[in-house]
Amino acid sequence: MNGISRREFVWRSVAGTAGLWLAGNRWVHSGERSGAVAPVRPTDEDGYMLWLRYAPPAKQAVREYQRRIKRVCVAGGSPTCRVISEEIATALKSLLGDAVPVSNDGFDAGTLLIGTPATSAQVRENVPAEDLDRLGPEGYIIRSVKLKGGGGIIIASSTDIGALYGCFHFLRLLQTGQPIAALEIKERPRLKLRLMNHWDNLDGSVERGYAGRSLWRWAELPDKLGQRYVDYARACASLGLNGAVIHNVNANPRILTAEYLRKVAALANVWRPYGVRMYLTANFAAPVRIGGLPTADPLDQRVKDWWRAKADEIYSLIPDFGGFLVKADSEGQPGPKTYGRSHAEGANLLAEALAPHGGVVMWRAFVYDHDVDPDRVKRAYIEFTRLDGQFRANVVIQIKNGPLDFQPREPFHPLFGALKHTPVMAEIQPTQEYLGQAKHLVYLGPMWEEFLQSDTYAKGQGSTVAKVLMGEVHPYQLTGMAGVVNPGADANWCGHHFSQANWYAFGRLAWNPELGAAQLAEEWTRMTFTNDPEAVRTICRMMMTSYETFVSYTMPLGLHHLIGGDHYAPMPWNDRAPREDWTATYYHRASEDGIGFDRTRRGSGAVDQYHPPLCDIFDDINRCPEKFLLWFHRCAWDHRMKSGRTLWEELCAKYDEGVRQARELQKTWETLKGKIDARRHREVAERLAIQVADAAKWRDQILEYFARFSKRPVPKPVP
Ligand code: BDP
Repeated sequence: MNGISRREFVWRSVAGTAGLWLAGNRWVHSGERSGAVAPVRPTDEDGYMLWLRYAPPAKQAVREYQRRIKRVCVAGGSPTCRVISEEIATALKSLLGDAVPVSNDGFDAGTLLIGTPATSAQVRENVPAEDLDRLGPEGYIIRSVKLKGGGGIIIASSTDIGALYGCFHFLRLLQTGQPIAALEIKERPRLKLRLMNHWDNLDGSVERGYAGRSLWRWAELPDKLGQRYVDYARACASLGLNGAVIHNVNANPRILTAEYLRKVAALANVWRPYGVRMYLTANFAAPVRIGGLPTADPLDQRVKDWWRAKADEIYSLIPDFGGFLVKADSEGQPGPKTYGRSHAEGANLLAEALAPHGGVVMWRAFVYDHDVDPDRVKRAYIEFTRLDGQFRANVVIQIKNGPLDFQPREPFHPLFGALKHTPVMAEIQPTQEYLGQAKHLVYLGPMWEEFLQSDTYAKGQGSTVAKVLMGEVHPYQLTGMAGVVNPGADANWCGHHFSQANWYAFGRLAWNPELGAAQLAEEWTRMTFTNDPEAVRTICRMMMTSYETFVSYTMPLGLHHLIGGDHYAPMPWNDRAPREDWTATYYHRASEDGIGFDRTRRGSGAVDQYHPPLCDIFDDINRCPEKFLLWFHRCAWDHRMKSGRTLWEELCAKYDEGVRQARELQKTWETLKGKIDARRHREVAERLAIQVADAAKWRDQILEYFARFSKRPVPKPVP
């Protein structure tokens, strides 16, 4: 950490809050400063602390906390309890300005008690075990209790990990300045598997990673373990994330060799106290590539034995190993189809090997074989609905939010709600591969809210994707959400300071997919930047508009895949790629007659993969939401839009609006100068300049290109 101690770093970092002044070794609010103390600007931060800076909130809030929290008791001596003690001690010292004693017994007025019924008699007395059991092993209760001489606060769970989650929840309340006088909070995760998915390679590169090299230093492992691995686990646990797949889905089978498993086990050991379990990607051809077998046929006994032995070996090193994530028969990755077997037969092979140990297989639905259907977005649905019910109980199908590939805007994947007997989990992508990468400020909360709140109508109205994921539409035993995440070796983890918000929102949504994007933006802003109410409002407004802004200047009205191989810059003319469905022209189909992919019943018929009434709504050009218009319809350039404009005019207006809004983001950010530290302000400003320039490029290049077909003039852009 640039030669400064971790403690000092925490101290320096808390200065980032406006209204704080340095007085000797402690931070005081501006109102308290004496004439002798020189004012300081918010101290520069590099973003390493993420949302765990523990900067003091408003003065009144701090006073209340000081009154109510005089000491902390963490009952129990497990490694997780030690983690809780350390976190709470660091956090309270930073938030309240003075160290608060932390011990492992005692409960009187002014105590914050953290424990389980097994470790604390006071927990047993004050929080009925049945209440905790109802919340499951990862749930918790935070409760204010009356004691002689004042009040106390209990954070209770049936497990230490649940208590750790409760502790982070409590710290979030303090960081965001919430009242803590009468707490009665009951929480439990709505999804079981809440997993970071890293696309990191063994050579240290990261596929679609935009924040530097991989976090995992393979050459140094297993001997050298740094603080960063710990801080990674803290960040995950603070959101309730309970696992990580640390290797690319385009999997190098070497990750499963004894040499690498030892390295992986060392990481798993660091993360265990934080409840972050280890998962790996499995290359389906591993029995051939590293096992020396002549085949990887899932029905071959030698192959079954090989995977069983491999699973046993993994569990001997990592007893709580979570399981495998598999990309099979997709984009050149090997799979069961090589041997004439189905995805179910492939997944079951691995599932049977893991089952004795309690592991799961997450089998990705990101498959699109041309022979299945000419329309790429229809293929996965066809493949997997055919196999519903044929998967072992410990298999879950991992499905990207949309049926194509993380485009700025897609309708939800029709497989959500369609599989009645096979559990599904969602895969979303905080890493912003198609959403400006680490250069554009794009908060994805609103995009995910739109996805999760989409009604699938799988069992009538109200069968939202969120409810499907929670197993409330079809009774799934396995539930989950995965995020293809962005952290890398960059100082601020995510490349763009605001990309941290996407990690944050993903983690919180994995805990509860019904949380609102606006709430998450506010939590994150308060913890990451400032509690200054005006600045919070401004930053949240920027965040909440940024997604729609990005869609407008890149791919509005249902346009998609207007890019080349970098998935960043506009390339609508892209008509050459190894596969037709990797080009842009395959998707927009622009000609003199019009533009758009006809997925209606007169076209590819993709609309009929959705339940009624959605299929009929999407099929009807007058009822289809305009945000999906060119996804489902091929429209004439003069098609009349709801605004009264023609399609061409509307497209031009959208792109222009996007550019104007991007400029607005930049201007608004300028008003925050001095409200947050100069370094982060400058770094964001630099990226906003790129964003504004890129937005104009998108507008100009796309409109100029489509004008060749529309034969209509491009209105003069707003300068
Ligand atoms: C696409 C990425 C590619 C991934 C693939 C996947 O461009 O790098 O390998 O998805 O999800 O979005 O497997």
